[in-house]
Amino acid sequence: MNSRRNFLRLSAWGATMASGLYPIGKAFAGSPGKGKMNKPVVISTWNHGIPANAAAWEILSQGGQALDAVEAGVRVPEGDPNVRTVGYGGFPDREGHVTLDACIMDKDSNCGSVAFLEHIKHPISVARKVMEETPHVMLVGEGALQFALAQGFQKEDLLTPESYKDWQQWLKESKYKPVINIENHDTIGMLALDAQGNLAGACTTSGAAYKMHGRVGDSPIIGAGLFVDNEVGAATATGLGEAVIRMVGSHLVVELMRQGNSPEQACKLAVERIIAKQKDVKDLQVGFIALNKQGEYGGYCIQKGFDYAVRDKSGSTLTNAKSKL
Ligand code: SD4
Repeated sequence: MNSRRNFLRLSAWGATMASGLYPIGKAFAGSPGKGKMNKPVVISTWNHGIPANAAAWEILSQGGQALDAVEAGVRVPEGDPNVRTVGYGGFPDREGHVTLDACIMDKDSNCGSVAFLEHIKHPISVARKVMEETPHVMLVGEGALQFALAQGFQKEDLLTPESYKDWQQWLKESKYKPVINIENHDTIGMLALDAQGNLAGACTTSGAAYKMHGRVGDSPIIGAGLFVDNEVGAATATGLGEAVIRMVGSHLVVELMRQGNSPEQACKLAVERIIAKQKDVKDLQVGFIALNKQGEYGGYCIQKGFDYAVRDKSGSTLTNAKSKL
């Protein structure tokens, strides 16, 4: 794990602890115990999941719906220019465009998605509008932008001076190398189980930094970056989207839970499936998190360094996912 990331993580924790905003609950093993339900609960990828979960928890703890909670939750990193991998301030593609991917899915298997969307700070809310206001699941590029504007979203410049500066620096070498576990691979995927026992999920990202113009990752693809089946559970992915798409990763995790695997075990088996199909995993990172109908949760990844945030009645935790390598 690189030291910058470590530093960012520690400072985030320092601020968290100092502010007292996100009390650290008892470590929860991911299982409420036989026959017991752990609800409501929200889980999300990476440490930017902590403030995102806090926003979701405000809704869940008052008996609100999982769908509203996941949308409100992921809007936090989307709007934060310091989160360089989601929404406003995200790393641009190699041509300097910030292009965003997002999707959302509810308890009735309704889903909405946008991909290759520019100029809109909260793609997750556009995805929700696609789900609720159109007969379609997915809108991309210029069409997605037109739809967003027609729905009243504001057109904005999402390339912050900092992202512009880093892009200019990158252009000097112009090498496209996927780098694991640094800020160019930190999608937020969020899963929630509400007090009524219903599941929903959301996933949103600026995608791989300096990707080819037009590239779409797994995050807006239902079944790959996110999948929810209200009878079984939900899963979401982070890491190199191409590897996740090939295995339809999140759908795979949910199906593995349907077969009786715990959330962590299902994530592990899906990671192993990805590894089995890959020639070289040295530089590959993929991580999954999953949540089932009982409120049990877990995560698993290829390389060390992926963590996930959980908020439930016992408090807020950040857990290092177990890894294959
Ligand atoms: C993508 N899966 O666009 C995303 C990137 C990511 O954590 O997950 N980052 O491939």
